[in-house]
Amino acid sequence: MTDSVLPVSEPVHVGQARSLATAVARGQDLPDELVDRVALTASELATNLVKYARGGLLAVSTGPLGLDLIATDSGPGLRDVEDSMRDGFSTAGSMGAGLGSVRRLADRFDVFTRRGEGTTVLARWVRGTPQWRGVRIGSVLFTAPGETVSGDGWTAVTAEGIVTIVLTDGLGHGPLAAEASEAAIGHVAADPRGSPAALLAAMDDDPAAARGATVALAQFDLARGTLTFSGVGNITARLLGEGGARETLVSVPGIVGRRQRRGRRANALVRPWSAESWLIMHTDGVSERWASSDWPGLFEHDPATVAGWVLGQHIRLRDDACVLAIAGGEGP
Ligand SMILES: [Mn+2]
Repeated sequence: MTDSVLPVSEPVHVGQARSLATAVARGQDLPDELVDRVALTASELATNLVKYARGGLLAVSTGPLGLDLIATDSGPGLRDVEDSMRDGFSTAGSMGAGLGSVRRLADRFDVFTRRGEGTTVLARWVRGTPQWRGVRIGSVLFTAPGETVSGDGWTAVTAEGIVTIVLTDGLGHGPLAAEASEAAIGHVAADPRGSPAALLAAMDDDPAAARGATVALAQFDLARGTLTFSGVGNITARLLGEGGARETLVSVPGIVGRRQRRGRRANALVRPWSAESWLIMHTDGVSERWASSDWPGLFEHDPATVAGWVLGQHIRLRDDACVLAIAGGEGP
């Protein structure tokens, strides 16, 4: 996975952000003209983080919808989003500088801000069409300092009206943790319709997954309108249902891939899934000390904006970290 998150706090990081975004855009085979737009956007967003937010994170994410650049910070926030967008509006000395050009450069633009708490900006370049309807995914993946690969990972696969999403956290950091995550993800890719219980059993019995991982599986039956959740280990999963219903989906303790859970049953929580539903899942590189009620209006935004916001507000910065924000409905 080429996705990554770059901490941006010094001017030197602006060039790094630009290089990272350019490399990922080229890896996605975007035409040169779009690569230039992505690079310019990365510079604008990173410059804003340095100048006005006292630092933050720039995420480059590739998902089913295309390439996302997500700038997220816990800085002062924007005074007025619409004013910030207007050409000629004096944004000198404020976070809004450059956002008008970001909106013009991207296919899709979104911003969520709270005064005194922070700002998250999404710029997306759309590629292809969605493979399914009714499950929208935003993601951010951070690699622990000093490592070149993240031990956290995720994938989404579909078969016959079923969408299965897996989020994994390989034990420890670095290549061996990444290997453990990849082994778990491989089982989902190989059996996209497998029940969560069957998938977890296959991961448990995998001799290649020596190190083990914590795993959360969310399986969506789009015709029935249901979500089935199974989790092992400490991955946080919070569901927002119809009418503001909130629930933390609890995993069973343990680690998959080390045969330690033999004889222990996994949980399989079945819940309704509709156009109003959200499921937020993240690894323990992000603090779980948040509630969806903390941020009124957030869940009207793009899932990628939501994933970026949660990361920007609660990342621990010492561990790998992955946030998935999954929404029902078709989206804009
Ligand atoms: Mn972790």
